[in-house]
Amino acid sequence: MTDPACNKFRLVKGDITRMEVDAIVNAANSSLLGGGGVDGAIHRAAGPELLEECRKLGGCPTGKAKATQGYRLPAKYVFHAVGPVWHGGDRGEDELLASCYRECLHLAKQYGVRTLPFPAISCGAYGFPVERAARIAIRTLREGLQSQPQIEAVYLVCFDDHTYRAYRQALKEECPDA
Ligand code: AR6
Repeated sequence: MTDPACNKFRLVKGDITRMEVDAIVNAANSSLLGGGGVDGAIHRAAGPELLEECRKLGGCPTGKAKATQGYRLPAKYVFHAVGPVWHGGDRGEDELLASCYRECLHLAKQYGVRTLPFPAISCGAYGFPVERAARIAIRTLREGLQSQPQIEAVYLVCFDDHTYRAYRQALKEECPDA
């Protein structure tokens, strides 16, 4: 039988900053003061007020997440998650990555978020192998969604074809009947 959580996944290709949803997830660094990749794109699209609010948060440890407003983004909130830097896999990277996804689900509950897109956290500048990260993301979200009936859709936002193919394969493995 299909796990109802599996029916909430939406695999999409595109730019997370354009999404009209309750909250988007950022792949931030522990300073929370912006950077390149999706973080840079989110700060550019949200405007300088986002950085102002981020300055007040005092950073964020790896594996955790903090929420801000979305300002000029179509999304109401941004959940800034700090993924691990890939060091080969034996420094707790898997667990730290899973923790990012769990933290964002907790924030979703707290903020009454029903639609939540994630980028491929840690899979760019931080070098996490995308096939492995995709399986961790889907497994962790699938588990966490069991206790989150208010979430209607979780978007897995892939910026390029390689990421898209990796997520499509991981979805097939983790949610074979969906
Ligand atoms: N929409 C969706 N996904 C995107 C977008 C976008 N607009 N832009 C890039 N991606 P990365 P990390 C994808 O490097 O590996 C920053 O400097 C990208 O193709 O953004 O967690 C932070 O400040 C990749 O698949 O994040 C940190 O210092 C994924 O998003 C550091 O990079 C994540 O790539 C974090 O590194």
